[in-house]
Formats: sequence, structure tokens, C-alpha cells
Amino acid sequence: MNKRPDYEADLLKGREHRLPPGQTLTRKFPVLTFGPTPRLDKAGWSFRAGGLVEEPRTWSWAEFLALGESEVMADFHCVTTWSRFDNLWQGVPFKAVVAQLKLKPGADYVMVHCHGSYTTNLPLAVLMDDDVLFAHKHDGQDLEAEHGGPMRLIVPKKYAWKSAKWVSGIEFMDRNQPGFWEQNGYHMDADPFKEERFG
Ligand SMILES: Nc1nc2c(c(=O)[nH]1)N[C@H]1C(S)=C(S)[C@@H](COP(=O)(O)O)O[C@H]1N2
Ligand SMILES: [Mo]
Repeated sequence: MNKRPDYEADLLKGREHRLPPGQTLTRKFPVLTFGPTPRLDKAGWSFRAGGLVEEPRTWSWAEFLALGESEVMADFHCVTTWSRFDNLWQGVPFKAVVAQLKLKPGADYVMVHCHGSYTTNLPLAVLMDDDVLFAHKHDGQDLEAEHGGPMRLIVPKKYAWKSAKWVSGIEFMDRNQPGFWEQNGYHMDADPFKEERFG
């Protein structure tokens, strides 16, 4: 019997330090979604920033991309134990969005809102990292609906449930309130190298 080549073992060689504890490497790109997949078009798309800001803002698709784009190459770690290395994401840095806003004092936390009822929470300081962006392309292709297209958040240093798909907006808060999975027992911080799976 022919043995199937062990692609994942080859890929892992020399990169073991990039695989968090308890994770298994895959070359596939599994889909992990709670509930139905929203089908959104760019023409009707908008993004809102509200909560503790002096003036809430809404951007259309074109206005949002005009905030400036960059690329990030990053590994992706799902808490269900698969990791995918070397994802090329293209989109608008989180920082570029915040640069358009005047935050009120105490706006230290963010709730990310999505089409559908999914939410996830993060400290603002985490989201201001250079590698955090709203991505509309993955590995050079428009982001597929199943993977959060037309636009998702990417937070490479956290478990992927923090990388909210189908983003509709961000809400600035003065307290770290739990999002959807965080209310259901997942960790508030979600660092894969510390195995912060459950709170
Ligand atoms: N809106 C929304 N975002 C979401 C999810 C979801 O169910 N709804 N699932 C999260 C989880 S648990 C993971 S692992 C990643 C999976 O992204 P993928 O389906 O592109 O692999 O999206 C995250 N973002
Ligand atoms: Mo996940």
C-alpha cells in the first residue's frame, strides 16, 4: 500500500516553536462558524465605530479601504486544536481605524460586532498591535463568505475565536465585557502559547 506523504510533518520541521501547546498543524483551512453564514455584498456593506467615542462614525466599503491597507503574514490557531501557518492577510490595520476616532477617557476595551449575533471582546492595547487588521483578502484571494468575507478581523496572537468574521463594527467600552464565546466559558485573553482556552 502506498503511504500518503506526510505534508504536515514536513511543514512543521524547524518551525516547532511556532506551534502552540496542544495544537496540530494542518495545511487545510477548516471553517469554524457558530450558526449560519451571512452572505453580504460590498455595495451594501458598512462599518460602524461607536460606544465611548466623541463622534460615532460609519464607513462604506470604499471609504473603509481608503483608510489604508497593509499585509500581514501570520499563523492561525483555533482553540479546537488545529493551527494553520503562514496566512497572508490583506486589509485595513486596526490602528488606521482608531486614528480616525477621538476616544473618550476610559475607552480601554473593545467589543467587536458581526453580522449575525457573534461578538468578541479584546483590550484596546491588544488590538493596537501592528499585526491586527480587518482583512478582505487571504492568500491573495477575496475572502470567501465561509471565512468571513467580505471583511473579518484578524488578531494573530490570540486564538482564532477573537478573529471575528463578517465584522459590522466596533464598540469602545470602559469595562472588559465578555463576547459570545467568552460568555460561554472561553478565556477573556485567549493567548494560545499560554493555553488560555477556558476562563
Ligand atoms: N462572526 C463569527 N466570527 C467567528 C466565528 C463565528 O462563529 N462567527 N468563529 C470563530 C472561530 S471559533 C474560529 S476558529 C475562526 C475560524 O475562522 P475560519 O472559519 O475562517 O477558519 O473564526 C472565528 N470568528
Ligand atoms: Mo475556533
